[in-house]
Amino acid sequence: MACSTPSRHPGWVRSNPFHLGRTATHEVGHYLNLFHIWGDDGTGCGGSDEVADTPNQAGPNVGAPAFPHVSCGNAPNGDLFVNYMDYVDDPAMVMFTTGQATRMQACLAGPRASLSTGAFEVLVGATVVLGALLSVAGLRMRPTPRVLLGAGFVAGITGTTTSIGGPPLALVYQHHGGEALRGTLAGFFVMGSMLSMTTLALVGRFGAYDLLLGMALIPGTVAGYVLSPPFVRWLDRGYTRAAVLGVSIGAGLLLILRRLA
Ligand SMILES: [Ca+2]
Ligand SMILES: [Ca+2]
Repeated sequence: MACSTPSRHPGWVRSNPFHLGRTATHEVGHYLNLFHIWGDDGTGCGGSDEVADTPNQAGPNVGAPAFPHVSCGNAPNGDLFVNYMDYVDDPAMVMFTTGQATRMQACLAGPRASLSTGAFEVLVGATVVLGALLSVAGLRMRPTPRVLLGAGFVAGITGTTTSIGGPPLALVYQHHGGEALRGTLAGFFVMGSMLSMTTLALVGRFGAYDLLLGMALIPGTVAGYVLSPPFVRWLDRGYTRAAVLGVSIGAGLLLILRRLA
């Protein structure tokens, strides 16, 4: 259905005059707690958009109005119809006000705060999956000092913030024998975990509860250590690389799904 009526919402197909993506801007405004600029009161003057620096306005403006369009005693400048939260054509809307920006920032700091960490986790997950897929396709990174520094840096950040620390380094070491891979990753996890815990403790994000959570993992770690020899012998028969790629892709997908679910 094309936007043949002068309304912002019913559009399914991008068509003139709602072809510049401002409908998305308008809807993101709603998502971040903005109301329509005319106060959603039909054409009355009693409603408010709860923003102080937008003039009181009767009803929605459509098309490309001539300046000024005065309503609700808002002379001489009239309605702020160039605002994204009005209903004018895309080329006619150009701005949010400072008051609207403040309201959106408050929303991002409050009810929508999970957006920032969520987006970061999806980005990390997608990067890990992409890295593993590029490896499958034949891209090969040699563990030169520069590559290792980069992988270690990325793994440190992603490990501390999103709990995927292994894949970046494991992908670099995937072509090595199982012993080199296990030894390197074990050393990395011991040093990396200590660094992460120290940093988190310094910024007040590590306490007794986190220590208890960590202790809950000890039985699994011991069981893994005891049960691993037969698996290690099997993996060392040439399956190490497949295991690294499989676990990396799985971890990346899990991170993405956890956020999108
Ligand atoms: Ca207002
Ligand atoms: Ca109104």
